[in-house]
Amino acid sequence: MVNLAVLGCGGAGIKFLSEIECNSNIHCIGINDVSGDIRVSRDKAMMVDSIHGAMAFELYPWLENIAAERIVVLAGLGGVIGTSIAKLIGAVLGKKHELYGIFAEPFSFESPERGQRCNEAKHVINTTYRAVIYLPNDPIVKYYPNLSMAESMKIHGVVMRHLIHDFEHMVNHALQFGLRGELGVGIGFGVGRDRIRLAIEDAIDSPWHKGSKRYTLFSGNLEREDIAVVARAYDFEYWDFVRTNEYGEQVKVTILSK
Ligand SMILES: Nc1nc2c(ncn2[C@@H]2O[C@H](COP(=O)(O)OP(=O)(O)OP(=O)(O)O)[C@@H](O)[C@H]2O)c(=O)[nH]1
Ligand SMILES: [Mg+2]
Repeated sequence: MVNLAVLGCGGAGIKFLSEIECNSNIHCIGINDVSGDIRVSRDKAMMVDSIHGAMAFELYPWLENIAAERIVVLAGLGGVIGTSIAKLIGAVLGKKHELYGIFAEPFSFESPERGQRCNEAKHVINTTYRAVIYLPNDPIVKYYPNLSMAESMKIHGVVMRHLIHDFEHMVNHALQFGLRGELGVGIGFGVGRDRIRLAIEDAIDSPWHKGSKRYTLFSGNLEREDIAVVARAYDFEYWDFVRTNEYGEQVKVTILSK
């Protein structure tokens, strides 16, 4: 059995999934109407609200094949396919599996129906997923004024890639402390003499960091003692460290907040 299944749902979910480093422990599955490993028609997706109990497995038999103990769902909310499938997975698999979600929220300039579909879905998701991170699209325009719209929309995929990469470490530690429900996130990098502090400040500056710093993961080629000295100046509830060479001279900080 694979440890973790990452399900990219709808058009945006498929795009986000293409950013993830899939391997034998991270099983990536795309679910969409036009492309993806599992095809779900719009008509079938629109039926999810009226399907209950065992009926779901008859109408969506692929649900039975999702065997991983832990599941992360990626999607952009507001459309038909991704939003419906994210709700369906919550309702059907949320009790049996450890279910997590990372979702983009539509820009406020998109159609009002998109905003409404997103908000309705959030109610379902918040009651069926163990922990969930929403990444509204609106702030990226202000935060990354030098990027084109197309480029700034890719930031979500990058954030998701880092979260999935850190996921195993984070679930095994943070979520055991009862870190559940709606979480904020900030990811930052720092380089140079002051790299730990710079990485922390960069993460705190993220548009999706909110509330108090519940769980912070430092990654890089550094010493625990060096982090301890800098961390004293911040109100981290709990911080943790992974020694790795994969970021070269840089330090990476991932903060889950609530
Ligand atoms: N950040 C970001 N958001 C995206 C991207 N693509 C789509 N979205 C957002 O996700 C929402 C849902 O879009 P899609 O995923 O294309 O919709 P869908 O689930 O395929 O639904 P339908 O096509 O309507 O059946 C959009 O309203 C956008 O706000 C992307 O590349 N980056
Ligand atoms: Mg679509």
